[in-house]
Amino acid sequence: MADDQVLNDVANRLRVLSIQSTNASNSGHPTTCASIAEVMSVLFFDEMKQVLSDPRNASSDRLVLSKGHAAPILYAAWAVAGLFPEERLMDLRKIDCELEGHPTPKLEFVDVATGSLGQGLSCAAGMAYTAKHFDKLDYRVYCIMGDGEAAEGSVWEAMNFAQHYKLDNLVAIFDINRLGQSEATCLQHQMDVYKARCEAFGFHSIVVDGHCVKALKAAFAEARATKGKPTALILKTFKGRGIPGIEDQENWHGKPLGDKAAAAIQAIEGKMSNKRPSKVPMKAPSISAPATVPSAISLSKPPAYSQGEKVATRLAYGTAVAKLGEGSTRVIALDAETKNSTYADKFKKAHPDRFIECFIAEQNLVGVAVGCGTRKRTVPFVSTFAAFFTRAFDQLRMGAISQANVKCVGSHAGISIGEDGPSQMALEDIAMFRSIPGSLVFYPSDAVSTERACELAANYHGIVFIRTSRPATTILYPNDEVFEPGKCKIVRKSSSDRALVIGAGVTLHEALAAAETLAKEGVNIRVCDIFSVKPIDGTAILQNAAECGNNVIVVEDHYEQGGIGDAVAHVLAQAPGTKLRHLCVRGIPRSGPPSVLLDVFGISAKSIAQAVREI
Ligand SMILES: Cc1ncc(C[n+]2csc(CCOP(=O)(O)OP(=O)(O)O)c2C)c(N)n1
Ligand SMILES: *[C@@H]1O[C@H](CO)[C@@H](O)[C@H](O)[C@H]1NC(C)=O
Ligand SMILES: *[C@@H]1O[C@H](CO)[C@@H](O)[C@H](O)[C@H]1NC(C)=O
Repeated sequence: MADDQVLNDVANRLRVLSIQSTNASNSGHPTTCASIAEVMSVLFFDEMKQVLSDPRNASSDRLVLSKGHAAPILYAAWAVAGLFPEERLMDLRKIDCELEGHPTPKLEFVDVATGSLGQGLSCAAGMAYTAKHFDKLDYRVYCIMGDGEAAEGSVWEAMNFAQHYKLDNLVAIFDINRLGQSEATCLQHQMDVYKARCEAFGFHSIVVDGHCVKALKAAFAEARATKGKPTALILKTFKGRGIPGIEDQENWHGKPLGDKAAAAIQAIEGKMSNKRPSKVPMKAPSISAPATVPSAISLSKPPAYSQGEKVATRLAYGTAVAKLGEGSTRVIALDAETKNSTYADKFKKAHPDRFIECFIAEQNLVGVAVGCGTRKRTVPFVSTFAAFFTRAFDQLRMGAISQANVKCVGSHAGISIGEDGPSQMALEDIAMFRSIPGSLVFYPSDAVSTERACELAANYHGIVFIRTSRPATTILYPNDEVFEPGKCKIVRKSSSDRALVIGAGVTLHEALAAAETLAKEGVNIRVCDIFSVKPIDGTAILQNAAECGNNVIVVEDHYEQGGIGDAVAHVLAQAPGTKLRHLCVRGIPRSGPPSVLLDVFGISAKSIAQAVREI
């Protein structure tokens, strides 16, 4: 146990280093760091269990700095702990230094990227759930948030999740420093209101003097002793604490101290009994070696459909993810109260211990999945209606920076859902998922390719989107057909094709129907199942377009921008002279029977045949 004087000295040392490093980068948030100096000191040198030689050790406690703009003090704490030399802190935010403005997992001591406020607690809750239910280890998870940040709704989605699952290994730390970026926070120092809110969300809630190491140690001990519910530590602090003339003052957010730094450091060091506090060893976890994600995950049984059978791709998702769960105990599934529509309930039935119901809170759904996937603990499959993933776009965007390993499966794609109408129809989801760096986007058209898409997703480290459909569609492929990322399938061809029609999901089946109609008129078309929207099979598209008189028609159940049409147009830019027609959903759709909607919005077999005739 480090004594309080040493912890106070370390806290002040962290303040000094935060001031110096932000001055060196001439940017950053020293006052944001100063308010959490004591809690960082106590966490690192009294509370958390860490393996310094192996910061991503599975057995260690987790710390999520949700208020990511306090990055300099996180870096300072690891330097003071001895992970790297303190001098390196002065390279903060430089182009060749991984100590970036906000934390990312390029750093071995960071699990999830933060800096978009309000997301860390969901990730932390995913880690805490994983500790309890999948790893069955006693590591604890700490998450530090700002008080301005606490206005984010996603924080309260995560609070609700954590209390529902009784995550007593999770500590939510609120740094109530009264100030935000441009003005004071709504609640300022109304500690009782924060306490009442946290209690209402089922947390054991403790208001603590956040600048008193003794009080902080006691609060962490109380959290550890609390069983059956998570703990909220609500720290009363001051922004810029310890910096004369700046502490608790407005207009100091995100500003290095510049020429005021020297006096500030002198004042802070004046309070230290030792300006270079002696090294305090971090506590070590008891080491166990739990299973990690295996290097290859397969469907326990191959797809088993008969030719001509009709099966919805959303149903095939349920079948596939349950089989992948047989293939590896590290495959988990999460859903947001749509499990009997997305068919994630088939996974729940097969593997009840590995299904997480996240209720109707899609930002938290994705954040929890990101957390569950950290340190290769699990491979999370996340499902909801494809439309509702748009609510979590920021979590997905941050997931890319976090190097997250999350498989998103969105059902109810497009107008083909029919009667429920436009609020339920995903028509911008492909655009969204295509834009995420490193993502894969699969749009399977039958149950066989859906099962294989899920298997490919499980074996790719990164964010994958699989778009499934509501209506039952005919099986197109033999059960042993091989699918690959970046490879399309030509499902109909002749030596006299007049156009290449590219579709996916319901529109592929419409294209095949159009091909039948046109064949009776003596016109042949080639039909391509794009399957992998990203990466797209540029080679096959260019070759087949050339073989079809340079006439290409893309037909998709998606809005005009950012979908398959744009992806194909990008490929065809390399083949000047190719004519591209784009059939897609233009304008806001409405309720109606699916087949009527496909006609009205111009993506049915009839519209495709007409487009070919016009060529
Ligand atoms: C989602 C989101 N919105 C806005 C910002 C910009 N921003 C960064 S810090 C900040 C103020 C945060 O205040 P608080 O949570 O109280 O943290 P403090 O710096 O006071 O510790 C804002 C608005 C952001 N990073 N993320
Ligand atoms: C955790 O650290 C211990 C001790 O260094 C080591 O034996 C163990 O292999 C590490 N575990 C993992 C998963 O890296
Ligand atoms: C989902 O389950 C509920 C409860 O069993 C049932 O009432 C509802 O009809 C189901 N919905 C779908 C889309 O199957």
